[in-house]
Amino acid sequence: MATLGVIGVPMDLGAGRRGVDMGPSALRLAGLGDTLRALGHTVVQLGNVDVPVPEAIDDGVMPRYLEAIAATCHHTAELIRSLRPGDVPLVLGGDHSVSMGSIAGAHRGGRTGVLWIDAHGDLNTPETSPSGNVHGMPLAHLLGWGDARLQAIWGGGALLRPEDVVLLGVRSLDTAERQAVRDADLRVLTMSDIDRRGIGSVAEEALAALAHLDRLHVSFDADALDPSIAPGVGTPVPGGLSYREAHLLMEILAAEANVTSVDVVEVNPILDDANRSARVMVEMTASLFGRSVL
Ligand SMILES: [Mn+2]
Repeated sequence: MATLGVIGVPMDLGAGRRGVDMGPSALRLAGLGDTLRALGHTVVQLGNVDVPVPEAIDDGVMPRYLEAIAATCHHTAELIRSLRPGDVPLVLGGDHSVSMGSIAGAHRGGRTGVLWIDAHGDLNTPETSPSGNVHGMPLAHLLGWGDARLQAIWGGGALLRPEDVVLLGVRSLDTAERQAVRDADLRVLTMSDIDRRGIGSVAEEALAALAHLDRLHVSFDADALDPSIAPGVGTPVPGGLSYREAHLLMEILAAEANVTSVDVVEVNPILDDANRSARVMVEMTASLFGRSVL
């Protein structure tokens, strides 16, 4: 059993529309804390990181809100570092740019591996991004590409090596992201791979590729799920993980991987149907932390 440090980051500064700032409330309301406690874990509620509202900081900095996002991620990383070694940070987004803070905070020397579960690549830089929204850029910055002001969250440069990252569930990449995947030789397990080989085989490949690392961070963007089961997400894309596929992925991670930090991001209650998407993400989190049928 683990001690889980739950941190909310109610930030939507990196997103193109409002709403994912309510993600931490939606996940808590859906019973996240009690569900994890019922599995026998110790749950420490660390509250929310302070996040400025966009209307208060139209600072003219491009990409939009970059400095406020960097400051929020910096605070998130500091809060995670206040946990004891061995405690598992569970960060509730917020848009996916919060992961620059959660992974920076979880990294404690050595090599950190990341399983990035997402419909998108999040591999744009300010130069390549079609939208200019930072939530499409966090993984690029963690790999050392893009804007030095965001890389300053972890002290500059690359925090992750390309061979220590696996993307899973991808079905929408921009042209420059495809090129970045080829250039960096990133392992991207797409929905086509899952359709052809099954989620079990794809999950095993992901875990084998990440087995050599000192710790493993799972970054779960709710938009990896199919919109039919999770309509309330930042950027819905058809053709995502089914309920059973996502559950099996979580069960395989719980059984076979040593997951040392997690974030659950991009739940958007404004687009949701009576908090259904947050409830699904709580169930996924429960499976990731060991709930099983037997
Ligand atoms: Mn994402």
